[in-house]
Amino acid sequence: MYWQKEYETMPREKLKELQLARLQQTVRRVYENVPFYRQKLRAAGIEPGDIKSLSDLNKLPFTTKQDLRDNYPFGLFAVPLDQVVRLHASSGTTGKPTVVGYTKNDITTWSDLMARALAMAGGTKKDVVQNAYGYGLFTGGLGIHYGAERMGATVVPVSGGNTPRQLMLMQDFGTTILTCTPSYALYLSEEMVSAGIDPRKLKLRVGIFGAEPWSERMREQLEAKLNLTALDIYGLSEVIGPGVAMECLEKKGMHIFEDHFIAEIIDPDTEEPLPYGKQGELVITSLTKEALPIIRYRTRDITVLNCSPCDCGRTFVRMQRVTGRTDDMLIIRGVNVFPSQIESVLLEFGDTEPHYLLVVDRKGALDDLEIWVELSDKFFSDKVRALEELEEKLRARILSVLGISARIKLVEPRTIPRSEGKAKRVVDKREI
Ligand code: DLL
Repeated sequence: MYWQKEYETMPREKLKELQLARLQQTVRRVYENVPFYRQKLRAAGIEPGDIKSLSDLNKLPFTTKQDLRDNYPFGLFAVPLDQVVRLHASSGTTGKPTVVGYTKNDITTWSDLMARALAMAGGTKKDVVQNAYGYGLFTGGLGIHYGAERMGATVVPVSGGNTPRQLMLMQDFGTTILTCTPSYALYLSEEMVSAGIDPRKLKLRVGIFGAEPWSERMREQLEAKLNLTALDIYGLSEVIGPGVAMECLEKKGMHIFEDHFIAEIIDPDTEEPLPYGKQGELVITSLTKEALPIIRYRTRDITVLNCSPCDCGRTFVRMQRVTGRTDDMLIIRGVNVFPSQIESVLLEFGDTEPHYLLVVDRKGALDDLEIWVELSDKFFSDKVRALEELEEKLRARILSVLGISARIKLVEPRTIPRSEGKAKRVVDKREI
C-alpha cells in the first residue's frame, strides 16, 4: 500500500529536517539560476543563507501565475533547455498559456509521486489503469501514465473522450482503476446505463478523480453509479501536475507529498500565514524540482490543512477537498459561494442529477444567480405543480444553507452539456 514507505511514514521531526535542507537548496538554486527570483529576493533583502529554519519561509516573496506569464515561455526555468526533456502547458482562458518544464530527474520524481498516489488507492502492478485524462499539453494524461508504468500496472492510454470506446475497453480489458475528471466519470456512468452495461459486472474497483472541484455528495453518486471507491487527487501544472496530493483509502483528506512540497495556508487578502485547521488559500513551494523550482506559489485554491495522524500510517499533512478557487468564487449580493457548495445542496435531493450550470448576471446594481439543474429521469414529469414544488424546495434549501437567494431553473434530463475534461459550471454574463 506504500510506494516509498520510508518517506511516506517519516516521523514529522525528520521530515522537517529534510524539508529545510531541500528548501535551502531550492532557494540557492533559484537565486543562482533564475534572474527573476534573484531580483525578487534581493528586493526583499534576502540572501539564500538567510533561510535558517522552516519559519524563514515566510520571508520569501510569493510567485503567481502572472509571474509565469510575464516570463513566457521559459524565463523561470533554472536549467538550460538542453536539460529539459518535457514541456507541458496549461491553457489560459486568454492569451498565452503557462509553460512548465521537466528535467529527466523531474520526470522520475513525478512518476514516483504518481506511483505513490496509485498505491495509496490500493493499486498494484496487477491493475489495469484506464487513463481517461487528456493526453497532450495538459499534465493529467502523461502524469498519470508515467506513474502507472512506474508502478508496473497495465496502463490503457485512451485519453479523454470517445465514450463508446471507453466503455468497450473497460469491459474487454477488465479495467480495475479508472482515472479521469469526476464530471467525465459521471458522464461515463450515464452512458453505461444507456448502453445497458451493468457496472456490477465490470472489474472497476477504484476511481482516481481530480483536476476540478467536486463534492462529497458527488463522491456518493459516483461510487453508487460506477460501483467503485472514488478518491480525490490534486495537483497543478505550475507545481508539477497531478500527484501533489492524493487521498488514501481512509477518505479523510488528501496527503500532500511533503518531502517534495511545502504547503502553507494564507489569508488571500492579507497574505498572512494561517494555522492548521483554518481555511484559506493554499501556497506551495517545491523542494526538489530542477527545471522549474517554484517558491511560494499562490495556487488560488481554497482548502484547510489537517496535521492529525491518519489511520493509514502516512505522516504527511492532509488537505481537505478543494472548495473552489478564489477566482471562481461567486459573490452573490455580498455572500461568497463556490460552485461546489451549490452542487452539494443540489445533490441532497434525489430528484435532480449532478449536472448543473450557474448563470450569473447583473440586474441593475445587483448580482443575479440562476441555477440550472437537470431533473432525473424518474422525476421528469409534466406535472407543472410537482416541478414548481421542487423548484421552491431547492430555492429554500440554497437560501437556508448558503444564505443566497437564487432562481432555480429545472431542465430536462441530458440537456446540460457534458464534459470530457474539466467541467464548466459557471456562465458569467457580467463579463460580457
Ligand atoms: O488539473 C492537474 C491534475 C490532473 C490534477 C489530473 C489531478 C488530476 P491544471 O490544469 O494546471 O492541472 O489545473 C490545476 O485544477 O489549481 C485546482 O484549481 C484544480 N484542481 C486540480 N485538482 C483538483 C481537485 C491539473 N482534486 C487546477 N479538486 C488547480 C479541486 C482541483 N480542484
